[in-house]
Amino acid sequence: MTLKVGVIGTGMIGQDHIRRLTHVVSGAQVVAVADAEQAVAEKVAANLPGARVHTTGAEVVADPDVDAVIVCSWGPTHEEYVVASVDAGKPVFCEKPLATTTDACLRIIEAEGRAGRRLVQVGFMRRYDADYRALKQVVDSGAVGAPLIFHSGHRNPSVPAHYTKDMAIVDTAVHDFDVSRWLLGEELAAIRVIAAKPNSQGVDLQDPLLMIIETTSGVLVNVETSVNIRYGYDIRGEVVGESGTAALAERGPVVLRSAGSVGVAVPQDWRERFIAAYDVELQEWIDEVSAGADPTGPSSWDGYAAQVVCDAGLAALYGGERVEIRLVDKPALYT
Ligand code: NAD
Ligand code: ISE
Repeated sequence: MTLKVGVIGTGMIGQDHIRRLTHVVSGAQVVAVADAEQAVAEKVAANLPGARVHTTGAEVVADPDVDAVIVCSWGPTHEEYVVASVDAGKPVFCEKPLATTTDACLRIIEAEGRAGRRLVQVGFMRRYDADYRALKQVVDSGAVGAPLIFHSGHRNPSVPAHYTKDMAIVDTAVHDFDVSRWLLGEELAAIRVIAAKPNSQGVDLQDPLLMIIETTSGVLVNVETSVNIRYGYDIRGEVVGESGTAALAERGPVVLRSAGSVGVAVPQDWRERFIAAYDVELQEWIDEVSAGADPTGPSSWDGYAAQVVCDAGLAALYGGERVEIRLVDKPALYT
């Protein structure tokens, strides 16, 4: 069976996901699209034989030919489309963040509660990356002993003009918050945020930022966001355990020794670094929802928990204090 998908938001990642749904993964077809910029949606649909262009995201969700929805519009619009999809009983894959406030995330959780099943998956693609999966396997095997510290480096060469100071936390570090919870298998409990001397390319952004997070058991997570580092898109991760350390490897695929130095190429953006992870993420989602199963990837709870860390991170950034991360009780649907 082919899963008929409607895509809301045909900007950068919307187009990238449409490319992989159409040319890379199997079992899905994009049958409807919408974008606030109608002309953009029409241009994208021109390369998708038979796909309809709707005027609004709500029309994509309501389209009887759409089996499942992918939301790739701007964060503040996610709640409306995710709740509408859940209320319509349609599986929905929502790019991160799940929503931009914790209340909105909780309303999505309530909608799934009404539906009595999981219909939402959040686009935290690092969980599908082969290197992160290998790191988790090593940590879970006990090879480095109990984890004590996780260093998570998140470096972007540059960011778009509309990128604000808050986005280093809510748009960028949100990935590190999610991957820390997943890797360590526990919730995050408190956060401090310290701004370094600013990069001259991003003085208004207070870039780079250092976030020191405590997990519920007392492991320390140290997140560095550098979003104007120019040399490349570099994602670092190292777990320090009681008896050893385990780190994401340098990427390759070629190690070049030349002119007195040795080096590997660094990806230039998230599309390049996580290309295989996005493919696996969407293939697994298509396979699960086509089979009528609930998705097993990052859930609304994961989206909510990451958003609570974002809010605490913003409070810590502006207040300069250690801020506790307080979650509501976890509904049984997510245990
Ligand atoms: P973008 O600005 O390139 O594209 C967003 C598109 O959504 C735009 O074309 C815009 O016109 C459209 N849009 C906005 N409001 C809309 C609405 N109400 N209805 C329909 N369309 C609407 O942004 P992007 O970089 O593609 O990011 C989109 C989302 O994907 C964001 O939530 C972002 O955080 C997320 N994202 C995730 C990753 C990842 O690594 N997982 C990478 C990039 C972006
Ligand atoms: C972007 O929205 C992403 O999600 C990328 O993965 C992240 O590295 C980047 O900083 C964000 O702006």
